[in-house]
Amino acid sequence: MKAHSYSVKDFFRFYENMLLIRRFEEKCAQLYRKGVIGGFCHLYIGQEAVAAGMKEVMSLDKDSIITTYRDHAHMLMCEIDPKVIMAELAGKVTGCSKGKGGSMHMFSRQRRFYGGHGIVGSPTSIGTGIAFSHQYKNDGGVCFCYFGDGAVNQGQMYEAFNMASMWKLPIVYVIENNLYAMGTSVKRSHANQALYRRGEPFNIPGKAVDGMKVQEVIDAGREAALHAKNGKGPIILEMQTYRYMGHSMSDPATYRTKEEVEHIKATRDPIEHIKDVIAKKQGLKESEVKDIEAKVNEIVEKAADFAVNSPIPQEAELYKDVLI
Ligand SMILES: Cc1ncc(C[n+]2csc(CCOP(=O)(O)OP(=O)(O)O)c2C)c(N)n1
Repeated sequence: MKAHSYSVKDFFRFYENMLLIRRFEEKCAQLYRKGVIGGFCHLYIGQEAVAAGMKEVMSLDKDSIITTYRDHAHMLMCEIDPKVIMAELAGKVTGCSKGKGGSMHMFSRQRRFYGGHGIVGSPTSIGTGIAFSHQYKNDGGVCFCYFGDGAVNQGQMYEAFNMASMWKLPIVYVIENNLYAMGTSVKRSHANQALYRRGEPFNIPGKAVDGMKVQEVIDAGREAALHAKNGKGPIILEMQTYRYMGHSMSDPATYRTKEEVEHIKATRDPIEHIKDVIAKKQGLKESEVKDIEAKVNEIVEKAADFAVNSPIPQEAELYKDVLI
């Protein structure tokens, strides 16, 4: 497929979206350290180009999305109010799950964001069901189903692949390969590290994508979405990315060296990359960067203030909407 050409205005939008994710996640880390956010909290810093790139190919009015516990960025890219996401993280009644879900259990039925799941691999089977629903209702939607490299050795994924391929379901499986599943590296745990080929026994095509370069994410995402929309069935995108933080806020990430992380930050950072692209195209001006930063900072600050100042849920809420 012919590569899409983007205007400088487009590049600025990609930059702004990626920066929003990064600043939002940095604020989460800050609020976590202050005790405003509790429980588990898994951040997306480093992986911004994947969520921001795929946002460009989604039809927000009909497609659906499902992911793991590393979910804040995907919610932001579904244009769910950052205030509501932050309030959920802080366990407040104004959050999208009324403060009962926290970071790992985000949900927005209105936006067809079907979680936020703590069970590794579960988006593969639930997402396949969602894709079946798109096909059954003939609503023209595609399910974008995200999961990590740690999920691809699971049986449920292969069962889901088989059904999705048999029934030609409209689903794009996006493997966010950030090289580690908690402390276990892909090198140590995957007999075949070409994760995009995991659908081959089921006739599901796949592609490896540089998940640190937003245009490459968008180009591959566009092609995959068309494939799924045109009745050709499932497709896999292996986004090769990296997470800068530990697995969760409580992980000091001693299983990899500081040098490794610093090297990726210095050579492959997705936000620096897009700034470079803009600079080469038109000469990025300091004032333009500052304007975007100010806009993003204001959104994040407002979200944090809203979360901090919202009330906690009443005791009577404890057993409502909760499945035991
Ligand atoms: C079925 C299941 N097994 C084990 C766990 C414990 N666990 C939580 S996260 C995780 C690693 C997942 O890594 P990956 O899928 O690569 O996603 P990432 O955290 O890198 O985004 C594991 C093993 C779990 N939540 N669910």
